[in-house]
Amino acid sequence: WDTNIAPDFDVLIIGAGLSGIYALHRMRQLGLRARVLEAGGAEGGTWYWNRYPGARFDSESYSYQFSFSQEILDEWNWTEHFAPQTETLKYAQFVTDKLDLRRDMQFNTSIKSAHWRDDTCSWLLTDETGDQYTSRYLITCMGILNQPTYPNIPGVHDFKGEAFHTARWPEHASVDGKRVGIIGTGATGIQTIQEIAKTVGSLKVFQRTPNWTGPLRNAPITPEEMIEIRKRYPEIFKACADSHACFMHPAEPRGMFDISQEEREALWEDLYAKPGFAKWLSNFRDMHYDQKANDLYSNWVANKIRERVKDPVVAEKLIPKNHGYGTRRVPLETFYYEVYNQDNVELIDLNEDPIQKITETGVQTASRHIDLDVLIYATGFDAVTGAFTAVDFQGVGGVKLKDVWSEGPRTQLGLTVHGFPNMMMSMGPHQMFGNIPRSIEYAVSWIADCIKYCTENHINRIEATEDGVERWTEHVHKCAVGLLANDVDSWMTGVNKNVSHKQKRIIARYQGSAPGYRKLASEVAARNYADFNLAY
Ligand code: NA7
Repeated sequence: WDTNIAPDFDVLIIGAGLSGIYALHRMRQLGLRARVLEAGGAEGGTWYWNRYPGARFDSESYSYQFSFSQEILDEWNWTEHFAPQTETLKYAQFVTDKLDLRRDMQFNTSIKSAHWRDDTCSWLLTDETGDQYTSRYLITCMGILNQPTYPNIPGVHDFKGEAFHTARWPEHASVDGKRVGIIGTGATGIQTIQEIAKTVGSLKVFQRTPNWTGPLRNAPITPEEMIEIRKRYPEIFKACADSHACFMHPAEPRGMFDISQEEREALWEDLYAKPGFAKWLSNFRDMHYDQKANDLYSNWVANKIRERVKDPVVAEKLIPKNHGYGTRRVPLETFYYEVYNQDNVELIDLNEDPIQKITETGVQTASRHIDLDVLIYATGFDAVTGAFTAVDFQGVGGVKLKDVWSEGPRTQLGLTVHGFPNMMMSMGPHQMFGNIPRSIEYAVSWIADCIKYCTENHINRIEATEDGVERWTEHVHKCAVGLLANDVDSWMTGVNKNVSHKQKRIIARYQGSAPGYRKLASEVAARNYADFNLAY
């Protein structure tokens, strides 16, 4: 190749969410010319796009922030234990300002293709207006849930009222006093339903699959409490670093059958009363792989739902029957079940009364027509790989990434792909996700160290090996064996029934432990990236 033809940038970064913000900061620290290209009108990523009412963290705010800058930790104050979207977006803006990153961020720039050019050893990116950008390195910071999907229901474009996906909530939209329908009861649907139920005229919830949930138990943080929480930051980050999926809720060390039913139930009551994911993650580990253990806890939670929903028929419909607790991402709720005790809220079970079509005025189910003013799609995302299919990624010899991954992702460490030199992924498939900002900090640091090493050692091209990809893919699949979550359809197993090529389950993410993941990835760095093809 001819490296005398210098690319426009050392590094291009796609996406200005938390990954992109941190990646730009790290590239600047290395003295590299970097630019972030972002489809949205500002930074924030997930927290820029998802503005639906009730959008907020399900993880404790202080465990879900950056830990890399003491100054930012000292200056930023959280006002709620589980911050709303508005506060998190402000946080992303605060960090961007503090690090003076915006001058190297280009917004309203939707990348349509990214092609590797072997002749000049660089990446060529093209946006939707046809503008082009070149760089030596490409860092994808696109998030795992950035492609909203709409239901594959006939007539979806026919509705003449207001209709929107939760991830594209219009700025001044109001549901107050209106006849509202919502399709989808995942984490997003649940947050939206419990919030809008306070002000709608009437609400019809179209539910295909109920989900296991648990109380969020959010509360404001007083300034005095913030001082105390700040003192605990090192302890909080250490707990996250030591835990299986980077959350601050350590798993119960005992097995579910090591103790009596009374002791188990006492622990569950205690966890149910605690804020956040404790009821899922501080539970017995065998719940995640032993069906009998899982059934015990699921039945216990089912009784909680029965206690909270007045109409026993509705309560039964809200209890999942085809998957166990925690085998899908557990949404957290605030008086979600009590919403169904309101006279103006109706749960429509699509298994009994399926939607036939969307009409100009509402929703036609098998048994009736429901007139609506507003129709909300809380129907999820083309998750994990969707961002990589939305852009035409082509590697060496014009090979398309979507073809390489047609049977499921194939990566080395979830960070790199064979045939796609100098491309590194923050939150790529087969990477550790869990508490995402914790994983982002690790992934971006790994990438920054790798680029630093290459730059200092005159390495122009670094590429995952075929063998390395084979071994990592095998390892990721091995880690997934026996986990009940992999026997269930969800975005985490790569299933989205609205997307034609996403009907089959895959292993989409790393399911070993986070400390284990970091150990393996750091060993590769310590071996000076000898596991990769390096060209000087
Ligand atoms: P999810 O968790 O993928 O949920 C999408 C919901 O939409 C789920 O209840 C789906 O039912 C439902 N859905 C999707 N398509 C249809 C059709 N065609 N008909 C009826 N119902 C449908 O997405 P979320 O946005 O809630 O959450 C994604 C993540 O964001 C979440 O886990 C957090 O990490 C943040 P299904 O279960 O497929 O039967």
